[in-house]
Formats: sequence, C-alpha cells, structure tokens
Amino acid sequence: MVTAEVAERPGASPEEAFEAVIAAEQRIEPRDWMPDAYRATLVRQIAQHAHSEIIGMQPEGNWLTRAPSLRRKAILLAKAQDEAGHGLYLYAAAETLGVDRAELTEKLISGRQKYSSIFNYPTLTFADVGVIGWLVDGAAICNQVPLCRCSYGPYARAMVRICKEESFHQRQGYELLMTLMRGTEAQRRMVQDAVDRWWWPSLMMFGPSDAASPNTARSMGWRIKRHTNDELRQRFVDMTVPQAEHLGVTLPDPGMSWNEERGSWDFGEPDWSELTRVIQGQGPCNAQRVERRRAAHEDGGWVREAATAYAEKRRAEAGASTGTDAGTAGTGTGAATKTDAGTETEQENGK
Ligand code: FAQ
Repeated sequence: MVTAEVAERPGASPEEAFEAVIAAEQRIEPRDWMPDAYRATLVRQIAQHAHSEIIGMQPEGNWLTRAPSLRRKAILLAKAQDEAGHGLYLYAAAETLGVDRAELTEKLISGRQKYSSIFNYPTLTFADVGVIGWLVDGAAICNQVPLCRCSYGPYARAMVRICKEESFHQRQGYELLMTLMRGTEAQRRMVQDAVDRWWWPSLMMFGPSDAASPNTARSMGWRIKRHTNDELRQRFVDMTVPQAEHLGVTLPDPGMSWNEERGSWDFGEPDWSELTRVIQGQGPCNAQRVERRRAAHEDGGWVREAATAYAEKRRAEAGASTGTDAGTAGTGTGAATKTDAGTETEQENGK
C-alpha cells in the first residue's frame, strides 16, 4: 500500500506518490497507480520468469523415467512439481498487473515472449540433473534472492517461497554430484563432462553484460532489479569456485584466478554471440522445447474446458441457493480475476 509520507500528502500527484513509495523502500501493490512502463517491464520480466519455470521442467523431465533409483526418481519428481508451482505463483503475480495467463501462454508458444536461455540445452546424462541443481538452481538463487526485495509486492512475495524451494533444489543437485564423485572413474568423468557443458550457459543466465543490457538502469531505478547482471554473475562465480573445489571438478575456464585486490575471482568472458543466438531461438533445443509446450497446452485443452464447465456449474448452483445473480456473485470480470490472483499470491506467501 502507498503509505510513504509524501504519498499521503494532500495534493501529491500519482507520479509523486509512486516515486515516494519506491524511495521509501515500500511496496507498490496491484491497485496503486504505476507508470505504464513500470507495469510493462514487470509483465515482461515476470512472464519470462514464469515461462522459464514451466519450460525448465522439460530438460529434467527427460530423466524422470530413467532415474537410477526410486529415491532419485522421487526427488526429481518433487523438484519438477515445485517448478510447476513456481510457474503458477508467477503467472498469478503477472495477472495482478492486468494480463491474462492464457494470453501469456499464447505469447510463449507463438515465440512472442522469451524464457531463460539455459533451458535450450540438452540433458545428455544423469549427471546433468545434478549439475542443473547445483549450477542452474545456484544461479537462479543468486538472481532471485534480491528479487524478494523487488518494489512490486506480489512478485516480491512470490519470490520468498520460490527461493526457499530453490535452495532445496540446489542441495539435491550437489548431493547427487557428491555421490557420483565418490563412485567410479566413469561416473567422475560423467560429472566433469556435465560441468564442462553447463558452466558457460549458467553464466549467461544472468543476462548480457551490463554494457549491453538495455533494461538494467531503469529496472534498478524502479527497484525491480537490485543488482546489475554482472554483479550477480560475479557473486555466483565467487560462491561456486569453492564448491567446485570441494566437489573435485574443474571449472572449464583456464583464465580463472583469484584477484587479491578485489577479493573476488577473475573469470573469462562468456561467448555473447551464443547467448544472442539462443535468445533468438537458435539454441540446440529451442524448437523442441516450444513444440513440447505447445503440444502439452493443446493436450490439456479438455482439462481447461472441464474446469471451466465445473466452475460455471458451481457458480450457477451458488446463485440459485443465495438467490443472487450468478454473474455478480462470481469472479467472471477482468477486475475480479485480477484481484483474486493477487490475494491468492499473498495468502500463499503468508503461510
Ligand atoms: N535468457 O536488459 P536485460 C530458474 C533478455 S528460473 C533469455 O539485461 P533484464 C528456475 C531480456 O529479457 C530462470 N532472455 O534484461 C529453474 C531482455 O529482453 P527484451 C529465469 C534473456 O530483464 C531452475 C534482453 O535479453 N529467471 O532457473 C536472458 O533487465 C532449474 C536484454 O537483457 C528469471 O527470469 C536469458 N538468460 O535482465 C527452473 C529471473 N537474459 O528487453 C527449472 C527474473 C536477458 O529484449 C530448473 N529475471 N534476456 O524483451 C531477471 O532477473 C531479468 O529479467 C534478467 C534479464 C536478469 C534475466
């Protein structure tokens, strides 16, 4: 809610109230006035984030039927289910901004909205599942913990729960890799091969370099983003190097060295042309990922129809028993749906 002093000052314009809330480190909520560009930036980022969680189930889902033990299968299933849940919280957060989840899904499968580049790489062995947990979820945590302090309330609250679950994901990945590293020589080679393939794509998850990032300055001004892409990438490298040493793997960056002066690791430049290609849809698995998502969406059409018919029936029954008009009692209007999604997100995170 808008509670900053200046926001409550009689005669303060909506723009002044908005700026005051941001400056006071308070939260903008769905009913508050916000600039169109702030709304559009949030819709872009939250939708991209939600799509990433949903598409992100595919690379690991590839191993659900081939996990080497019942324990590993149960863990992987739980992780994939968490990711579906993250997608749902994030779509609900996006809906509080006045967009519709069906419309966002349509934009994803028609290539008009992005999802994270990282999910366009194949998972060739079971070690990839461990490396995704360790590196990809590790990078996601670095990027997402600051988003818990994002200026937009529903997004910030959704991130609190998501980050808790991502921590479990990272630990399960690291534990899987530790187990493999204690195994045979072939298993250790398999881990090293997976690290070699996922290291650079994981660094690229943080987005282009600051010099090539058109959105960072404005998003930081609005306190949507709290750190630049390069700052978070550095934080990830510093966190990961000792973990790699403990695990006994080599990070595939011969130029990496400790910089005493900065108290940080110097590391090589990712291949930015590869990131551009993958974002533009030319990564190894882009076509397959979007096609699977489209097929799943079409296959699920009957579920959506059945759920809609059931909701209508319940509404009609409720209207008949209270004597209220079904249209007024229900949540069929755009505004009501918007509000419901926001409240749901808040309740989820208040648990
Ligand atoms: N991939 O100006 P910037 C996860 C786009 S969740 C694709 O720097 P911004 C959990 C960017 O959208 C992973 N596109 O943009 C999990 C922009 O597009 P535009 C997802 C990218 O927004 C784990 C353009 O390039 N996490 O992993 C990428 O300020 C395991 C210019 O870039 C989030 O979405 C990329 N890597 O910063 C699930 C976190 N990077 O303007 C399953 C929230 C940039 O042309 C298994 N998002 N672009 O439309 C963010 O923090 C930010 O949006 C950034 C990009 C940091 C990703």
